[in-house]
Amino acid sequence: MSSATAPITVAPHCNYPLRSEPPTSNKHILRWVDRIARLVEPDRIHWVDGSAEETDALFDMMVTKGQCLRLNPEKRPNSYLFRSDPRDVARVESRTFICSISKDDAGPTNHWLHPDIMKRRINEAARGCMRGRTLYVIPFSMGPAGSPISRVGIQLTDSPYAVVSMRIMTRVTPTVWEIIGESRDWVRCVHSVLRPILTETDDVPWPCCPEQTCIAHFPEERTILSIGSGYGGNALLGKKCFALRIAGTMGRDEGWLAEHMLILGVTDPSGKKTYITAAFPSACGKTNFAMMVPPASLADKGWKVTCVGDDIAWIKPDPNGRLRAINPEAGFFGVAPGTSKDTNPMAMACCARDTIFTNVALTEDGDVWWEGMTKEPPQRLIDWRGNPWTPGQTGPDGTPVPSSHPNSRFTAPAVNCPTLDPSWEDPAGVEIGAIVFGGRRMSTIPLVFQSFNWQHGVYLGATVASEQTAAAEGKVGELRRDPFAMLPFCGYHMGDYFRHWLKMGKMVTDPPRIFHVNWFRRGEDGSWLWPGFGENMRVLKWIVDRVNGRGQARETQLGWMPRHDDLEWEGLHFPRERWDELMRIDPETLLAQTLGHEELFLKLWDHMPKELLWQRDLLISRY
Ligand code: SAT
Ligand code: MN
Repeated sequence: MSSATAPITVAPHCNYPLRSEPPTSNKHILRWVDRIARLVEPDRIHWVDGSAEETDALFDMMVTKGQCLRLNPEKRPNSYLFRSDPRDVARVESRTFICSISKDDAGPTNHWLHPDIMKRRINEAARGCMRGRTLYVIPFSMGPAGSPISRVGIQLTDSPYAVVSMRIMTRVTPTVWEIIGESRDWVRCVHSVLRPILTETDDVPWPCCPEQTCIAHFPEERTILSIGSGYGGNALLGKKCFALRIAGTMGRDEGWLAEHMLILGVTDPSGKKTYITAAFPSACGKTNFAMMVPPASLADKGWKVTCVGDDIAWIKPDPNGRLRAINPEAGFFGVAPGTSKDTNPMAMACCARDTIFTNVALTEDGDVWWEGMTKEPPQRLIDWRGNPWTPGQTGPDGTPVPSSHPNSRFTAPAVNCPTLDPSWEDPAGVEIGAIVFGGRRMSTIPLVFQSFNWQHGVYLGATVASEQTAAAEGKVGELRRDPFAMLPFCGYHMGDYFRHWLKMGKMVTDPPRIFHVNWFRRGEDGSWLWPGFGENMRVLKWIVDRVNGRGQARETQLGWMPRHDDLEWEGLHFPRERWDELMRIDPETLLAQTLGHEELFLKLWDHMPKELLWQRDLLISRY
């Protein structure tokens, strides 16, 4: 690795020395980095330390190269705007693979390729791909460094954008070298944007190779190889790749859960706090829910919501027979459009500073804007592709062109969140009282109901469905079954995953209560029946009351449902007729929907736990 020894500087005007000397003597790590470096042939290797000086130097370099813009420090201190290649704007599920040794372990909901074949393909694509550029080595911890629930990883990448993003989203710290010590116990993450064809240097604003994009997971080796894309979950390998797909496999083997769930705390007027995790498919308002601000009428009575995490929960049984959860992340990778002082004031506070924006619009005074941020759009913007934009602009086919990409994002540190829960970094995690599942459903599914028991709750999780959004490629609006909101993130056979969930209920003596919510039901006239956002607190209050043995409910075919009187209505006029429409159960439509469950179950048939088939029969028998 002779090329790795020359001293390095980032930009001419920047004197922060990039380190090429490894800060660890672990021979497994050194050999692994050396092996990858021989394949990708970088000009230099930089061992990331996560310091502020290093980050500043990287931003300086990217600003100089025209890869990002520094926003007006008076409007957005310490914040930057990136514009991605328009072909690289979301996760790419069609190119995401679980490369377990046996195809059967990946199951029918994942793309699979034999690990040897996949590695050969990726090696071919990656040979010499980092020539002329820097290979960054990022040590990171998912969860508080040193917590027994946390796990560490090392990401190799040629994307400085990935480095600065990982520093917000995970704990990038030299402590990771101490945690690993001389062991082999870390998750191996290798990422390259590859070499854009016909480009001699990486001075293109957003290097990527969409035609070669491939995100491959090797669960047996705890390894992730990702090439071609620089965006979100494709490139920040600590997030969906590690914290869900690989950690899910670890959890299956070790007796815990890695879930696509937010975690929030609800404090009631007596001061008791109940923690809740909730799973919704991508871009279904999870971040809004996690940072909810209760309406004044409830806040005045002492109801309070605090945020532990907005996307991922690692859940483990504790010695007292309860489930406890940590948020393995350290930041929020939130969808920007639709976020405003009205819809999510806490998220607006999160991204007020120290934030990376991707694919949003730029204002004339060097700040950012996106659809929905304010009622009136600014008169002149530079859109996410870097072109001038004015309100009402339409494309060649006459349809409106948004200034920001629908999947544009803010990457903001968790500590910016004004309602961050004081226990968010508790190494022991927080005790979970309730688990909530939900989807975006225009019809049929009522606002809220509670499962009869754990197994019924697992059935509710297994049959979650949602109308498609822009977070992944696919047709917007189509109903897609998304078990536990984990369809794109389950790293092994979905039927085995259901079985693991059933088993987890038996591993604890006091399992959380399980609920299903739907904020998105529409009336006959097509308008939303439920106001959503802060008003969801009324549903949350009922859930917390149920968990603590106070809330009233009636038994229905679907589960336990609140009556109009069982919710707190002070401060909101919500007529009983509207409530009846919102909560209506139409046995015929619901029965027809069960056929959709059947379709999924048949697909997973040879791994389907019998308990869920019986749950389906019980459901049918109740109609
Ligand atoms: O791009 S991410 O996978 O990190 C976000 C999402 O799609 O949910
Ligand atoms: Mn997500």
